[in-house]
Amino acid sequence: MELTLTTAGESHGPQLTCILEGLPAGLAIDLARIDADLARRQLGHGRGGRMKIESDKAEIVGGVRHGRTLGGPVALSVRNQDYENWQERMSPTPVGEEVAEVHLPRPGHADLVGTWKYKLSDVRDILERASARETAARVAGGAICRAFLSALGVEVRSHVIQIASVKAPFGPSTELRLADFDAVDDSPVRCLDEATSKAMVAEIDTLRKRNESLGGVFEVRAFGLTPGLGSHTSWEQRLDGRIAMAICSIQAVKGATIGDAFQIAGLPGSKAHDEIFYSEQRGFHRQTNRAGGLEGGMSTGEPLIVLGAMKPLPTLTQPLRSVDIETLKPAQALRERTDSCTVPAAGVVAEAMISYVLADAYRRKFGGDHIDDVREAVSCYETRIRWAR
Ligand code: EPS
Repeated sequence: MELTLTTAGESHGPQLTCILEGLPAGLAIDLARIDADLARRQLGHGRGGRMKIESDKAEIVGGVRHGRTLGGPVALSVRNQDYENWQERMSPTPVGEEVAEVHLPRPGHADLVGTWKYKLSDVRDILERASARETAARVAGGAICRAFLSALGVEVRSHVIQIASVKAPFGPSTELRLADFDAVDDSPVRCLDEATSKAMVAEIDTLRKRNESLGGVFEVRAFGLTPGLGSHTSWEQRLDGRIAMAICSIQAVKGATIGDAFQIAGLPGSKAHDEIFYSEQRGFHRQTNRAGGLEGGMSTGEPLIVLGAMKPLPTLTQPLRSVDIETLKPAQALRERTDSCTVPAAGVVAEAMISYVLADAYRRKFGGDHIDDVREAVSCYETRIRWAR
């Protein structure tokens, strides 16, 4: 049994849609929790004018009755308030008026290659779907995956560890408990260190004034995982690979690592691994988690630690050089309203993507038509491997 997550919708179209197929019946769904995640994704110092227009709310339009899943596909919609201002330009049906085409691709965006590949002359036909607005639909779907994981004792959190050149004194080797994330959304950049938060805000303000955009690094952690999710038996079942794909699929993300992979790569083997211990009280356990919670493409039961590196956003208020795709003459890239930094939001999106990958891994391993069947299967398995929670 697999779990699939599909999104549809354009940035300035009528709405975004998310369909999740493969969830068990009987899972409690709280709409307020979905909306809370949608709101968290909209936060963060460095967002642009669009966030003043949108106030994302999900509507459940299939698969849930009286607050519980029915076992069929779950469908969610999130309206684009801005569609109000784009009705003609983004109408799904033909319009009488001629709508001016955009011919100025932005370096770093999907614009240029997208127009070649899809044989489209209007850059807007590409950028509308490539836009990170789509991540609102992923977060709505991810919130349902999060509910499924919570029912199994798994919690997923994130924080920002770098914005442009400002780095937090935390990283994958820092020991963090679930409770350490309780106030992370109080920071305007979702950073756990107060002094670094301030420095990050100042960095955004400085670079924004210079018409620059900023990238950075976020970290996601998952607590309470059962060991053995994913599998070493085939490359496409390895959880490391599935996680890397999910993280790198987030708009503007160029890198993903499990734990501090690039740091570990430089260490001798004796310093790179997590020795195995057993005691009556704790069962099998480790004293370190350099592996970031995965060995052989499978969860070890230690917290999962995933990092994502986001490039500076490619829409710039001082546009870079480009070429008009109609006249083939040099021109400045499209100048659009934009965010200057979305690393804090990307962390929330990454929580959604990790929640999806983990929920799918539980569905593949344990199946079950009702959430109670899943719980029972997990519990039987944990008893067999003597896993102490
Ligand atoms: C985006 C451009 C901006 C962002 C948008 C992603 O939108 P607009 O062109 O309408 O100003 O605000 O992100 C969102 C709308 C969102 O909800 O995250 C882009 O080009 O990727």
